[in-house]
Order: sequence, then structure tokens, then C-alpha cells
Amino acid sequence: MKRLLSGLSGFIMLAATNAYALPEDKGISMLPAGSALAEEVHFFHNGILMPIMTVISLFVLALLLWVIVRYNAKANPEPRKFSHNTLIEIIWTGVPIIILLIIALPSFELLFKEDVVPDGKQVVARGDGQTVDFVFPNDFVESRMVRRADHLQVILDDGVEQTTLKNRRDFRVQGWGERDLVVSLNEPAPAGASVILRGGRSTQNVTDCPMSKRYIDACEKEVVLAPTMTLKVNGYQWNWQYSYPDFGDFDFFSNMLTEDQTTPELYRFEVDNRVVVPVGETIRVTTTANDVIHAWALPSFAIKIDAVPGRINETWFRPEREGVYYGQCSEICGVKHSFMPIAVEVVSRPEFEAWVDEQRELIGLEPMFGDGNTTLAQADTAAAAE
Ligand SMILES: [Cu+2]
Repeated sequence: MKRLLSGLSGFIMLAATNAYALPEDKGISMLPAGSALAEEVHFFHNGILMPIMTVISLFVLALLLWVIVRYNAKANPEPRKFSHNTLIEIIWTGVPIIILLIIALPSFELLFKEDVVPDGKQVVARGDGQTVDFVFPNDFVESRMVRRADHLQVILDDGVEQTTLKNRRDFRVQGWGERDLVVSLNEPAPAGASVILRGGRSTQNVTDCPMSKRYIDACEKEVVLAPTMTLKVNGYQWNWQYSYPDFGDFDFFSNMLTEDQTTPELYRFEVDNRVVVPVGETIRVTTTANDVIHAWALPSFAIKIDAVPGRINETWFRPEREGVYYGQCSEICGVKHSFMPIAVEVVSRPEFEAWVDEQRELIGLEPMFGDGNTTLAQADTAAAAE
């Protein structure tokens, strides 16, 4: 009951401040993307699949109309009697193969991105007005090593703003694919500024890249850092259980609110206890189920992953904007299948830490972050000391 109350009060508090990503009445487009990867998936649908489908449908429609008009019994009383045409057969086999390849290649890339949890890492060094060489420890496994310019980002942070430096123009790199990457800036980093080296094989487009740039794959890319937390999802007939192993392994069930507990707009989307995650951080998601197969689906993050009893599936997302995102179990799992919605609330780091401490208190654990201003590094020390 205590948890239900805290969930409800949280809901009322946040309902006033946060935007919802909800399906619209009579809407036909995708739910707004909440992550860069979802934007890529949406581009794949809206920018690649839809044009191809539209052209094919119009072409087939035109062929049909042509045959109906030109070759009906009245217009063409004497039909020709040939049985095959090699050129046409080569074309109608070859062209679909090319179309399928155009669809397959970007979709394999997206599947790979969703499947492989990012492992990028960053090191931060201080500039002193003299030093030009900075070392990035390239200690990944062989297949994940930083080998190319787009696997590495060099950012200069002067405390006010961050500037992404350009390979060759601003710095040179020695030792691609080797243990230590040496980044040599063309000009020494100013005293007091931070040099952020971010490396890894998982990259994504920066958010809000325009569609025209996506067509020619010219969006600016960024390295995705390794997860800062794991969210364990467990499907039940008929609700979800979530646990947070990195923060004391507290867990809770998330049940759909009844019609009189929420607004008509949110009925069948809203739950008593939402998943809460921090914005801008990589979240590892593992799914499993307690009884039958469920599926954890969250369209705004382009996630749909089966939750299978006796087995663990893994995926990830990196929410870019704060807000509440809704999803739904997407594997028919029994009579109340359509009554197990998913609600994910993306909040700032301090809000997330305050929420974590609240959840820990419910199971009698000491707060992990205290006043909500603790840095990540301090949290790591606290977790290690526990
Ligand atoms: Cu289900």
C-alpha cells in the first residue's frame, strides 16, 4: 500500500510537468522517438520502406490498369500466344533482388545496433596550457577495439561549453587498433579545460539529424557509452516486475491503473509504479518471464523484445529527452494480455537519484546518493563499500 501511494503521488506530481508520448486518435505516424536509435528506425520506415512500398504499389496499380484497358477482350480480340520472355524474366527476378538488398542492408545494421549493448568509455584529462598528447586506453577485446576516426571523439570542455574537435584539423591520432591510442592536439589544451576522449565501436547519429542528411548518411555520429545501469524486466500473467540490481536490487510490480484511477486519455497506458530511468544514459535491459512468453515493447525507443521463461534476452536504449513513454506487452499471453501496459519515466540524474533513495528506503536500505547531488563517481564508491 505504501508503494502504491508513493507511486500514485509521484504520478500526480509528474503528470503536471512531463510530456507524454501517447498514441494519437486517428494518428498514422510513429510515436515520437525518444532515442537516437529510434530516430534511425523511424527513418528506415519513413524514409526507406515507405517510398519503396509506395512506388511498388503505384507501379503494380498502373500495370493492372494498363492490362485492363489495353488487353481486355474488346480492345484485344486476338491475344498473342507466346509463353515466355527471357529479358522480362531476368528483370522481374533481378529488380526485386536489388530492392530486397536495399531493404536488408540497413535493417541488418539496425538489428545489430539493437542487439549489441554499447561498450564505449570515456577518459577525462585536464589541460595545463602545454600538454598536447593524451592517451586513450584502447583495452577492448580485439573485435571491439577503436580502429577508425569515427570510433573516437575528442571533446574540449572549457567549463562553459563543449566543442567537438575534428580529426586531422584539430588533432592527430597514433596507434589505431593498438593498446594505447595517442591523441596529439594541434594546439595545447587550455589550462583548466577538460579534454574528453570518448571511444568505442557503438556509434549512433546525433539526435535531430534532418532526413535529407540521413539519406546520404551524413549525420554527425557520436560514440555511445557503456550502460550505467541494468533494468531487469520480468513478465507475469498479467503485470511486469522490475528490478534495479545496481542500486540495491529493489524491485516492484507495475500494474495497470483502473478506469477510475486515471484519466480516459491514459487509461490502459498508465500504471501504478512506473519504470524510472535517467536521461542521456545507456540503460541495459534484460527480460525474462515467470510463466508464459511476454514481450516488452516500447515504440518510442524502438524496443520490442520477447520475455521468455527460463531465458534472458538483452537489449538497451538511451533516452534523449525527459518525459513519460508508454508501451504494451506485445506477445499474446492470456486473457489479460492487453492489460499489462508499460510506462517508462525518463528523468534527470538528480531526480533519478532521489527516486532510487526513496525506493531503497521502502526496503530498509540506507540512501545511496544522500542529498541528490552526489556524483556518479561517489555513487560507485558507495556501491563498492556496501
Ligand atoms: Cu504479457
